[in-house]
Amino acid sequence: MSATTATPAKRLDVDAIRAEFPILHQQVHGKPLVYLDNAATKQKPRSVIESQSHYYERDNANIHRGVHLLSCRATDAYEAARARVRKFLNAAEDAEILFTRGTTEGINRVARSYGELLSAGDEILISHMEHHSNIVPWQMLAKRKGTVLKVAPIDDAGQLDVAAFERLLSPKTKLVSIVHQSNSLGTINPIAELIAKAHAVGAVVLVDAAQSCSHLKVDVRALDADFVVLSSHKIYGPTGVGVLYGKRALLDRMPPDEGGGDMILSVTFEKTIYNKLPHKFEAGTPNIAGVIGLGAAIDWVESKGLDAIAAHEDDVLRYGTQKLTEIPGLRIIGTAAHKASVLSFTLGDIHPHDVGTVLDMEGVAIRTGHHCTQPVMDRFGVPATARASLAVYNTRADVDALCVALHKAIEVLG
Ligand code: 7TS
Repeated sequence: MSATTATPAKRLDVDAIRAEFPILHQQVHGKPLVYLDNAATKQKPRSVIESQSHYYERDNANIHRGVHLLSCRATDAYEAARARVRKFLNAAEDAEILFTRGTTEGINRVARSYGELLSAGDEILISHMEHHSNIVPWQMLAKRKGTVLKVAPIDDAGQLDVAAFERLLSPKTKLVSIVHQSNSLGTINPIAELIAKAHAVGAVVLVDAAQSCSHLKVDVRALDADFVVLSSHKIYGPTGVGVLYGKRALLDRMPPDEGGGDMILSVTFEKTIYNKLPHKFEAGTPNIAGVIGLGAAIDWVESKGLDAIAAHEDDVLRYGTQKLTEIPGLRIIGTAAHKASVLSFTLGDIHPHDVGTVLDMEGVAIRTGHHCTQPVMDRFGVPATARASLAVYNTRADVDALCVALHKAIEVLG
């Protein structure tokens, strides 16, 4: 759970926050919805939803190309969102903020593009708790370029073995790609320490901030991160859009991995000159409305305050951890000292999918499965877990509803 901060975070009015999320106020299967699948995607506040309809109702036009007013307004709104993200991540310049489809595309882009600069025998170091999107692109790169994938182990609590991580680093390590917060365990990695260790051997570091960005400050300059990826939909923004931050010195050296409109300065059949950053990496018409929605989502998150969001979620996580521990046969998977927002568990011999189905009938939405982290499941000797994951609008009452539904599952299936 998160470390205590020097100044106590302000207390949030969670009832008022819930009122900003239209989707939460409905019944499913005749029961009030209790949404606990936030690691998969967060719900959207009204300001985010309206930012997109406002754009489509008033400003919709293609960007960077038109001289007409709507195109200028659309371009301004799109570029204002880039500046918004730059400030949120504390990047040095807007040109270091590249829009993507999401975390998955961001990692694949680095693997394809930065990967072009690597040679056979170069090593990439990841951890055992990575999402498949931070495993498979490196396996694909290994096939393409002959790079070697190394994996740092985790312990029985789901924490990175930092000593083993350090032993796996060597001058051969060219890139470390590591998750800030695990989606299936909740573990928060000591990312600043890992970056410093990787830099000591000359490796660049990619941070997967998909889960962390909605409640932990990711300051790219304070961390000295080389690449950071995130998904808008996990920070209360729209789906289909994300961010790849990269240091200019790296992005300038990297070849574009997609060709098309907007990423060029000039094209002849003989020779094409690429555009400057960030456009070099943004071929084609982007998700303009999505980017604008992401800007609105960051405004919304910052209006509540990351510290206040983290403190509230932490309270519900502690309460939930205690309550779940009291349920007979329930085993929590992921008990790191430093974790956030995720309660993964198994319930006796009952298959997690069956647990999830009973919970759904009780109005409680959780996720069941391997959560795109099959190596984590293998590490803990389970095929799947049930996972309740928290956002700022969840309350202790949601945890109580989860527990009532779990007792029902034991009654029906146990
Ligand atoms: N990395 C982490 C740590 C994630 O949690 C996810 C998505 C991704 C990468 C991929 O993000 P995407 O937006 O490109 O899909 N995690 C989950 C999850 O836990 N349940 O559904 C998606």
